[in-house]
Amino acid sequence: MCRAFAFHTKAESNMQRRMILGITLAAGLAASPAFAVTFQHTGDDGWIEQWLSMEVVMNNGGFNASGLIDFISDGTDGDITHESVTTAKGLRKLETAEVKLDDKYSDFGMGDDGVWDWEVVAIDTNDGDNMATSWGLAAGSDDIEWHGIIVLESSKARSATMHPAHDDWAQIWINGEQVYDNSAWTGGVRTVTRPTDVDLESGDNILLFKCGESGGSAYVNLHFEDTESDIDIVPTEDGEFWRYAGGLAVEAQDKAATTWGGLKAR
Ligand SMILES: [Ca+2]
Ligand SMILES: [Ca+2]
Ligand SMILES: [Ca+2]
Repeated sequence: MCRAFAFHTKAESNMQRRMILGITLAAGLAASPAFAVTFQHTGDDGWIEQWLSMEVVMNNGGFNASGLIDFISDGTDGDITHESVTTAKGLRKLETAEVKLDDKYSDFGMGDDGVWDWEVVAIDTNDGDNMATSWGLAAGSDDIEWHGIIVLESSKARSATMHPAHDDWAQIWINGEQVYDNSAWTGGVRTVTRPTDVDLESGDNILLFKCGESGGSAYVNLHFEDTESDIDIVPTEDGEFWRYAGGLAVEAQDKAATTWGGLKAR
């Protein structure tokens, strides 16, 4: 077992972000006003890059086993589940909760303090190992579990067609209900075998994407269609999640510090 160890610590990545910001400022490119928020969008070719993701669960026992495990529930003594984390109430709990899993799931810096943190990560939507590489793990890592959350803010109730690609077993929940369950890898990081119609509500729709890997490629990917390109998606393009995460902010919109409600007023 001699894998390249490419995991970056939180401090390092924060430093990188600051350096990037500094470079941007120095180049005079940071002309965006304080409240110009660039949400992510989706479309026929609009694969969603930024996700609020949980540190990878290592040594998952292979996807056939891990696909039956709710690691969020296990790590919070049942306080938060796959279903509840896709509700405003559950997502709000997650903001302050600590997901504590057994040491056996910790490796290569993931869960090294006993707590599996949630951070915004970018997946490379062309990378067949993006479950690993999104967290700085070596491409080819096996027996790992990836979790990611996005919030889709829709101006209206609608039926939409969701296009997930995954390797291996993917499960997706939206607004408290499981909407996708497919243990068969789709065959390519941009290959979708089972487009799935889902109902979105007017307002915030919270989506959890869970995927378990045993061997070979390990990827997640998701897009909707051009008809859904008006939907605003959190995390934002620059990786902000909690500040704009739908239900959380809407319920707190009377608080001056939380401007999401105001931003959304058109
Ligand atoms: Ca941690
Ligand atoms: Ca692999
Ligand atoms: Ca695989």
